[in-house]
Amino acid sequence: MKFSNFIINTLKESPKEAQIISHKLMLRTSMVKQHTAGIYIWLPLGLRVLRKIEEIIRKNQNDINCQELLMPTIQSAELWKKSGRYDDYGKEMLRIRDRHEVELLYGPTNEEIITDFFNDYVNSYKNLPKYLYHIQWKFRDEIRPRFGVMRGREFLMKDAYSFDLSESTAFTTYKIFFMNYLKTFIELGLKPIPVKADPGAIGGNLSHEFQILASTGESEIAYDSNLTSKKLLDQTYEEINELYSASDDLIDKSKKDIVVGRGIEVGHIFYFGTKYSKPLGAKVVNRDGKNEDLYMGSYGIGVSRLVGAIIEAHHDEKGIVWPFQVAPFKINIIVSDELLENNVIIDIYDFLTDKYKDVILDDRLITFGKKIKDSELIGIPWTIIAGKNYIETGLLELMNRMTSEYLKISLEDLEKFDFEKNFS
Ligand code: 5CA
Repeated sequence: MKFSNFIINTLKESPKEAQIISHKLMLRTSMVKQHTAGIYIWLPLGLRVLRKIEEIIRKNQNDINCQELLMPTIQSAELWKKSGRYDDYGKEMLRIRDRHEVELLYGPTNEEIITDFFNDYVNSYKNLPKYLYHIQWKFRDEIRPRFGVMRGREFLMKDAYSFDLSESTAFTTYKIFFMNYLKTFIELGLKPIPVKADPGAIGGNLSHEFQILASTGESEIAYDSNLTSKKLLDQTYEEINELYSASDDLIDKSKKDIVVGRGIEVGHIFYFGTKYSKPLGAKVVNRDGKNEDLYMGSYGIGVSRLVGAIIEAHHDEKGIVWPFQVAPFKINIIVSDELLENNVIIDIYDFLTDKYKDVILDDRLITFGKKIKDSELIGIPWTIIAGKNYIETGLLELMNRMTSEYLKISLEDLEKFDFEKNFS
């Protein structure tokens, strides 16, 4: 990818509309542009990151035999009337009438549609448990869309739904998703804190949020400090849940020896048993040939919100510092104008592009200093610099965005260099 072919305008100053650092940096690097309140255009740079986050989530869902499907954004109001949520959802739901006066809505979540679909396709206990997910845009007419993609009206969610024969197997499923979520967020370069939560509009009696610490986070959270110091993946669901945690209204204000802070909710999981299967008549035949209601849970991840959350967790005074795995480009090659057509440089670019795919060559006719500043602002993990003295010395400079260290490196060593392993 050549920089000159890319649509990107970096801004020196933060636009006034942005209050928090992630929103400022997303606007300054032209990752997104607001189309209208809470609705965004994802520009090429932002979309690259969004897709990388999706891929990591997708891989982790597939690992627990959760199957991907794709449900529509526009849903029929009928099923929502059956579940009772058509009225409950209130003004947050965007209601639409088509030309035949049929009531439709832009889905804020998908419990109804998937329960109905599942009931048509799976009838026997022999086919349970089953897990399904999709990654699809949602719409919630939030009273106060703010902080950029953090609280949008249109936003991308990964939502998974589980179907079990009994309460006890449904709880086993819940624990599988719980641990899978911790692993997913850690792979995204985050330190998730699981907290016991209020199920809200989704319902049910068991629910956890996955929070990322940030002073600008919208949730108030309280937790045992062991939840941040211990390696969560080495523990069981039960061990983690022995430790105190709560969010917002569930917080016990009289409790001592806990940490109180603010967090960004990047995921939320729910066990709600037969809340949707009962009114929608979703049943399976059990071992004794009798019909039983399905036991269900749902598991959400805020995919577009994660872009902002990762920036909140990974930035410095120069700009974004992407974790390698979600970086829009892994390597940026900056060369002086006279080297732009140089065969050796073109070979390096081709070689690295083959190996790492996401490589960009900054061929814009602007100063070196500006190119380096942009590379730092965008947060590209590695910048290779071939200045005038490259021709004399044969050495390139390699800049690490995380440590700000510069390394002099020969062509031979560059070919052997592991950009992923060495990035820390
Ligand atoms: N059906 C369930 C789980 S699949 C559900 O809708 N859960 S939720 O309401 O908690 O949303 C799941 C995740 O979507 C949240 O944890 C949050 O990360 C993200 N999210 C919710 N509302 C917004 C919003 N307005 N803007 C951006 N992300 C949001």
